[in-house]
Amino acid sequence: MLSDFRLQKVKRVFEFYDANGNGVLDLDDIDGICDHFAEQFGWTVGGERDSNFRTAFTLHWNNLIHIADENKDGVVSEEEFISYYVLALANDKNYYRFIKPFFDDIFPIIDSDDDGVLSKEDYTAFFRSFRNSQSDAEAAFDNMDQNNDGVISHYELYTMYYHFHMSEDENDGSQSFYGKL
Ligand SMILES: [Ca+2]
Ligand SMILES: [Ca+2]
Ligand SMILES: [Ca+2]
Ligand SMILES: [Ca+2]
Repeated sequence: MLSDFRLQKVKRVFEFYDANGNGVLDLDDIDGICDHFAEQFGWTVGGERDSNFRTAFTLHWNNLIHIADENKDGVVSEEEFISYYVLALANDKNYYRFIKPFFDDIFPIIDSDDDGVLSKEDYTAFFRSFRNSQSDAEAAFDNMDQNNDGVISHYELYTMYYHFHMSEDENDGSQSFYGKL
């Protein structure tokens, strides 16, 4: 079982994934999410970053549906999603197996100049891609840039991503990884 706090965070992820707002995760959500990423990053649809993102995201989505869709109706309900996350977040081993790999695929795509860190521009585009405002994105950037060097390192992003999923601490800033709870 997850604590209420962690459950609230999982529900925030579900809300982001359910791009068309119909209450289940379905194939139509993929296009909505990918289109929104392309728009926020200014990627040309069909261009290299856009195609890489769509490939990575679709793969992730298929894995998610394969594991989480318990009743095999082709969509993932919130209840199924939560059951899957209870498993995926049960311990570090599961986190590294089920949750982290997605980010390994996404990070190089959103790092526009391939220098291994996210500029403020890239990070705020990323954060807006979760359907958040620019002002929330800027606040999230300041929170995420722990060493105040003006960029988000791999380490900074992964630490927050890990804590978002695994931490019970309501004051470490990580609970806003996908936007305000
Ligand atoms: Ca949906
Ligand atoms: Ca289902
Ligand atoms: Ca960069
Ligand atoms: Ca930094």
